[in-house]
Amino acid sequence: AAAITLSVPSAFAAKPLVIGFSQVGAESEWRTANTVSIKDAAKKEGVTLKFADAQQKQENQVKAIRSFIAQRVDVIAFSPVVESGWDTVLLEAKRAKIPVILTDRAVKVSDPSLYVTFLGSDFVEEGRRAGRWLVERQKKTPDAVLNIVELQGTVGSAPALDRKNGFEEVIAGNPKLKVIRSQTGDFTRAKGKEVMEAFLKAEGKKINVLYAHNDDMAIGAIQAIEEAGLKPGKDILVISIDGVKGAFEAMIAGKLNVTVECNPLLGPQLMQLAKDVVAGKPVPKRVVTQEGVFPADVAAKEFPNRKY
Ligand code: GYE
Repeated sequence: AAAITLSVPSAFAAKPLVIGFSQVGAESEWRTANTVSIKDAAKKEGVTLKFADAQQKQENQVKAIRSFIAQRVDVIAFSPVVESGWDTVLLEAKRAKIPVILTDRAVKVSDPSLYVTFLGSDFVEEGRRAGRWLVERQKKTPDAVLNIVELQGTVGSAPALDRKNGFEEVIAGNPKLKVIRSQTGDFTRAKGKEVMEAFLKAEGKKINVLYAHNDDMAIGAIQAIEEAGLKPGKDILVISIDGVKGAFEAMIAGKLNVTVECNPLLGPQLMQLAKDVVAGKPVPKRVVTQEGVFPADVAAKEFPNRKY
């Protein structure tokens, strides 16, 4: 029998959803896992993803967003490298009637209608969780003053500002916990190592605790501590955030004391939000991801369950 082919006129065929996504860069293990999650989810959902890597530069993100507007994508999604300076370009997207979804990092804008929703972690709470771990740990040596050095994330980024504030809020009432140095390591291993070397040069054995805003900087700093002849995890307690595989390996090796989880696997939720927005369904203005805290003594048991 002859096969009958039914051709659907193109105007009636379901057009794939087109999302323009501007990523921060490839600065950390967290970011790489986030990129893979978004690309995989787009593929799985049949979404056409236009992906642009901004290499940690806001100007590149602004350019990418303008190009997505010119291409008339259905949805613009992006993870803003810094919090401020977005009003103009987001107004351009709004005027072009292209909905904007923030993923991972927040923005500070005068008009909240410049974006539809923000999907990501509560960074202030992550900072508090890091602080609470230290407050508990300090109870083991109640008389000792613990001098803390802090490696901040990218200057002006939501996770750096919030993780600093959350941590400070929790340790504020404790006179035995003192931040003696605080500087940015831009969320990278190389910078984390470099800045930790400078901290060690300046403060030496006075340093009791390192609080790093992400695992990669902590891993870089661990190297610097070892090269200075000290034992990370023992001579200097190391606290960080993200919960990437490298952090679990460092905990199993006894070099990192705790990591506060920050989930980068936002792809599936982002695709769902984009579909809902385009379908005109109401979406919440804020979607917070679920996360835990992993101290070193559970690292070996948890390691096989880690997905990033
Ligand atoms: O913690 C860090 C990355 O914005 C939550 O960015 C993200 C942060 C993450 O470079 O590793």
